[in-house]
Amino acid sequence: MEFNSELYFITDSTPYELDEFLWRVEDALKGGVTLMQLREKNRTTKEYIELSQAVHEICRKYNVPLIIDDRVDVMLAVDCEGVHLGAEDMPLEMARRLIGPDKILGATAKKVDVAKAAYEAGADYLGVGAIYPTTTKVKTIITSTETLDAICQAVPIPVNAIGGLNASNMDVLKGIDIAGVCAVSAIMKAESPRNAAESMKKKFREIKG
Ligand code: TZP
Ligand code: MG
Repeated sequence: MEFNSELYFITDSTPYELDEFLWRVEDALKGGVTLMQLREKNRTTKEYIELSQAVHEICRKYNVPLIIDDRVDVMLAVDCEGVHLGAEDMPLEMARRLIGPDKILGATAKKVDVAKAAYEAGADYLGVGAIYPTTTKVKTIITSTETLDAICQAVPIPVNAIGGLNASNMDVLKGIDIAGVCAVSAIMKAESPRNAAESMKKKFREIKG
């Protein structure tokens, strides 16, 4: 499936009531988010499915693919556009077999060898980070911009930078062949998710020249 990962918004519903969460999701889409991920770590399967359905409905209005974090079963149940898997999730080859050739398979990679293996196992894109310290993901390590650059050169699939990124600190990514940037906090927690998304996209396009 075709997708554009220029501005990849990853959600975190934890601090919000459902209405506010969905409002924030839609506001970010109005600001130009090109790819969306629902990332829930403390939900029952039923809750994850219900939230996925609600977010998927909004994403469809804006023609933006929805990726589900961690859970192949939830993605298949909701029939959204893809799933994102890390080292502790289902192996990528198995996931590809279950989801078929047309769904988007995303993977996390912090090292060149992991990136190459993920590509060979069928990943459609990679998320690489954390570029900066982040409070969103516990126990995450920092990936240097040198490693990010090496990964971009090692695989032919889109690579997105992630971790502590916002519109004011993206200059370090200049000259690196990334396809896009990911953000949780910078958009999710912004007073205006729409403005935050707009300015991140504008800044990303500036650094890409
Ligand atoms: N993977 C590496 S860093 C990160 C994930 C999921 C969290 C990014 O969140 P934020 O709030 O944009 O720093
Ligand atoms: Mg995971």
